[in-house]
Amino acid sequence: MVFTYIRNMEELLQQIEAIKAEIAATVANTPDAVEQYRIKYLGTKGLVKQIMGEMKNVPNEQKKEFGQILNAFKIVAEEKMIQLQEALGESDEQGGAKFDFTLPGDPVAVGTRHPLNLVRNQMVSIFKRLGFAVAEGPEVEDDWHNFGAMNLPEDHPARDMQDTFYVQAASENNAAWLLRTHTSSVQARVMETQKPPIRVICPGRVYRNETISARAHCFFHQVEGLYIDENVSFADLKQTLYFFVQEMFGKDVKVRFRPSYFPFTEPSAEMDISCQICAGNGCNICKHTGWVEILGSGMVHPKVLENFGIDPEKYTGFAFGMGVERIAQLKYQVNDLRLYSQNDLRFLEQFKSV
Ligand code: 2NL
Repeated sequence: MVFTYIRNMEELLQQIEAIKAEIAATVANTPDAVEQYRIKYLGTKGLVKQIMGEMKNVPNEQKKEFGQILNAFKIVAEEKMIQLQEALGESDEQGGAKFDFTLPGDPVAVGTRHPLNLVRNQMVSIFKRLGFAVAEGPEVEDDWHNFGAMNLPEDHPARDMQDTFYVQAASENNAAWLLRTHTSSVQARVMETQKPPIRVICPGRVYRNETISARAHCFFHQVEGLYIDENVSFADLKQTLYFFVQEMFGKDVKVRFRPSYFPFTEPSAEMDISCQICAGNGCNICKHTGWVEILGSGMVHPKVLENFGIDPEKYTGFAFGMGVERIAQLKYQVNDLRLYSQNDLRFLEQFKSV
C-alpha cells in the first residue's frame, strides 16, 4: 500500500482507521507471526513509517492536529506489538501453555556413596585423628615391594600362582609384575622414601587369585597401618587398635588379642571384637562364639626394617592390616561379598549417609 495518492486528509484518516482495525484484529501466537506483524507495521518499510511519511503532504495549518493523530496511531501499533510479545512469552512455540518458572523444580536424584567407601572414609578419618597420614601406591607391583621386602621367602606359599595374579612381563629385565596382594607394598614404598618417625595408613584395593563366592573374592579392600619410631611398643599397638574399634563400633565394644603368625611381624596377633550382630549371644556371623576376628597385627619384623635401612636396634614399629569388607559386614550385616562389586542399585541405594 502506497499513500502518495492520498489527495485529502479525509482519505488519510480513513486509511489510519482501517489499519487500526486491522491491527486490533491481528492474531499472532507464534514467534513467526509476531515477526511478520512487526515487519508489516513497524518495519523500515512498514505501514507506520509510510503513514508518517504522509506528514509532508499535510497542509501546514493541519500539521499539529495530524501530528497528534499519527503519533497516536504509531502508539497503537507499538502497543499491539508489546501485547503480542508478552502473550508469546506465556506460550510455547506451538502456542501451548509455556513453562512456569515459578513452579518448584523436579527433584534431582542424588547418588549414594558405596558402602565400602563409607566405611573406608570412616576408618581413614579415625586414624587421621591419631596422627596417621594417608599413603597410596600402585596396584600393579613388583615382587620386591609386595613380597621380598615384607620378608616373604622365595618359597613362601603366599607367592604361589594360586594366590597371586601375575602380570605378563612387559619390561626388558623380565621383572615379575603382579597385582598387589596387600597394601604393605605401599608401606614398603613409604619406608623406601621416608625416615622414621613414620605413621601412615594405606587404604586400597588388593587382589588374590580366588574363586568368587559369597565369602571370597578375587579383589577386596584393605586398610593397613604402620607406625615406626623410637620406643614404639606392643602396648601402643593395642591401645591404637582399641581406640579404633571404639570409634568405629562404640564404647561398649570388647577386644581380645590372640597370638598369630605373619612373616612380616614378630610377635604377631589377631584382634577379635565382641560380635556386633548378636552382642555376644551367639549368631552365624560369630559362629556362636560371641567374638569376630577383624584384623591382623604385630611388631614389624626386624628384617623388614633392615630391608629399608632402618636400624632395628634404634627403632621399633607396629603394623596392622584389616579388610574393609569385614568391617562393612559387621556395620551393615552384608553377608555376601559379591554384592559389593555387582553395582546393583537396589543394594547400593540403601547406603544414604555421607
Ligand atoms: C591381615 C594381616 C597384616 C601387616 C598386615 C605390615 C606392613 C608392614 C610391615 C609389617 Cl610395612 N606388617 N602389615 C602386619 C600384620 C598383619 O595384615 O590379616 N590383613 C587383612
